[in-house]
Amino acid sequence: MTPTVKPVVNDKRLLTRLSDLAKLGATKDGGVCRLALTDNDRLGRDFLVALMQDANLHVRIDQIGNIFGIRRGQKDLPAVMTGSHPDTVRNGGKYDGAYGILAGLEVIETLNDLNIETIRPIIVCAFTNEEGARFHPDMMGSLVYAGGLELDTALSTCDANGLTLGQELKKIAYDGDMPCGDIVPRAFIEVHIEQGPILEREEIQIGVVENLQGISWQEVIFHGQANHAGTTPMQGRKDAGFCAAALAVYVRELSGEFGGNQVATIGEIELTPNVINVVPNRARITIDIRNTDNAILCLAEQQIKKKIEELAASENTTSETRVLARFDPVLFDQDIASIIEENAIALNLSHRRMTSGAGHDAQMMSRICPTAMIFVPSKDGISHNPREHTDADDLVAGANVLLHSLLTIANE
Ligand code: HGY
Ligand code: MN
Ligand code: MN
Repeated sequence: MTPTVKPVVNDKRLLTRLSDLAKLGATKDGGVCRLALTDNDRLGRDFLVALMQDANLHVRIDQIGNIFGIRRGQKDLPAVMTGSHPDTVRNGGKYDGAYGILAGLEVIETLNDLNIETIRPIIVCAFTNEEGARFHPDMMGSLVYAGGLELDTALSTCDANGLTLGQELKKIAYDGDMPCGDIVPRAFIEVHIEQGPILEREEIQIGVVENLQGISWQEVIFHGQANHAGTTPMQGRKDAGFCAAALAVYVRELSGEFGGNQVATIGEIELTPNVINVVPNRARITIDIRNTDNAILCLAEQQIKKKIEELAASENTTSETRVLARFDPVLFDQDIASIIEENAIALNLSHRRMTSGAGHDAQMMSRICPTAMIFVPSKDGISHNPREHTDADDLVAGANVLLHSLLTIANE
């Protein structure tokens, strides 16, 4: 009885496609910029749809632009789904999102090459606007898909230039007709780069992701009074810029005070009129805070709210706050996590259970089906940066764990 050789993915094909996709929206500093629903996003989507069609998948596009490549199964049972996002942040890297889609596609190509049929259909998908860099909130396409955001609300979301997501979706011709949520999968597994330092530091190849931290995004605008930088006494200024700067320092210090898993980022600060010798009359600041513990995250939000009120009162300015995203921490499915772990063991790969610090489409899919994630190491723990890198062996190892985990569920 010849031992059955475990199928493995075609590493060259996976790595070539990753570098080909990274050329679409490539930036001079070696990164990638495919902001959601821009022309570069369209280029990436077209590239993925062409690969899906070449792999004889039935391609469907839903009303928020999510793309689904469907490989039939022997039985018409709920499918096993995998995938991630084609969009990037403004200064993105080659692997965030792209890897999860192309690894899913590679699984299907490998099954096609080996004429392996599965009982259940397997679907690889590409979700719209996961990054939330242009339209808030993040994970928008999968959130609408999972029923967490009304389609019309998402379509009417505006970017900083007042363009709506619906308009931009039409412009790139990805305003599909499939109702969102039309396919309810048996399970969802997303493979993704860790985007943090843990796996590399511990020299572990595979992360079995069993939970994901809560996310709170806010925009705060202070309104003050423009005035001359030289003639205006410090007493009585209405300096919106000072309020924003003081709030930024406060948010950072708060995360230090809370310690543990609390993280805080001031990603955007805009001053108006933004002139060296004018006291700013308007300041816009964004706050991204996260924690695995929702109670602590709520406490942080309350303390920030109080600080905003104090700053506005003491500087005689007014403030307005808008919530841009708010997602509770997520526990993934333990059975799916165990399937991933067992397949990592069967492939003799070092592995560990872990939490995701980043948001992912998987957190939204976990609202409608059993879901978990696979992580592979990030070099120097860097991501959302052109230097984002994962070694070829690790990319291939993650794709092989995905292959066997999807096969396990697709044949049950
Ligand atoms: O914000 C996040 O964690 C994800 O990159 N959208
Ligand atoms: Mn991502
Ligand atoms: Mn990202």
